[in-house]
Amino acid sequence: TLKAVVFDLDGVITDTAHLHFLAWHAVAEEIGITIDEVFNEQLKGISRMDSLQRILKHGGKEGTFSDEQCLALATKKNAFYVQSLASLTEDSLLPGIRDVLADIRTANVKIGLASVSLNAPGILRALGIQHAFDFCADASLIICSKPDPEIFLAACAGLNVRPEEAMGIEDAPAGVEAINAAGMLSVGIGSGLNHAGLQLDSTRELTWKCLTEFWAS
Ligand code: B16
Ligand code: MG
Repeated sequence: TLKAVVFDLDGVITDTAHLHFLAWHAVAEEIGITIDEVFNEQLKGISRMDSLQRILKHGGKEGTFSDEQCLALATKKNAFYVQSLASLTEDSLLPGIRDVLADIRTANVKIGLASVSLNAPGILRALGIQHAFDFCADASLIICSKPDPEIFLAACAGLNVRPEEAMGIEDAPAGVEAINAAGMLSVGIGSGLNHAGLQLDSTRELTWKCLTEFWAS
């Protein structure tokens, strides 16, 4: 039986991907690198420092900055990003999320969070849904970013369920891979997630009925 549903945050619960993009775009421009929304797809689910490395590589500047300079760039990006989070309210939940969280709770199935964002606790508070989760994996304790299964395994452990008893919901290719590698059933939101066990076009389709049918199939 299904015992837990583990959610990704950015792109599943709320759309902070665009805010991440704007912050990285500003920092990248300062060092002469231009990134666009297409490239930004590759940064979804990737940790802050790993994202910076991908941007440097994209701009042909891999290895040009010291560790200290990289940390300063990442800190600057985060300052821009945190500023932009002030625009988040309870209305920033993606369509259907409030209902599906309520329905999972009513069914007595546990709810977990597997976001690699160090800002996740603040974002959940801004959205007013911090109490909807039985356990949120602590991103600061995670060594390997998605597609490594570490954060999903940490969420299952914190919820006290086995991965085979849980499903994960993701919008990023790296995230879907992480769920699959954890041995959980995967639900992908959006296009291009061919490795997901169930692919949905948007969170609007993410209903409890749809999740239970997928689990039973
Ligand atoms: P932070 P998720 C991820 O969140 C984002 O998708 C990714 O773009 C970001 O770099 C990462 O969090 C780290 O975020 O800089 O706030 O620690 O998709 O795992 O919820
Ligand atoms: Mg995501």
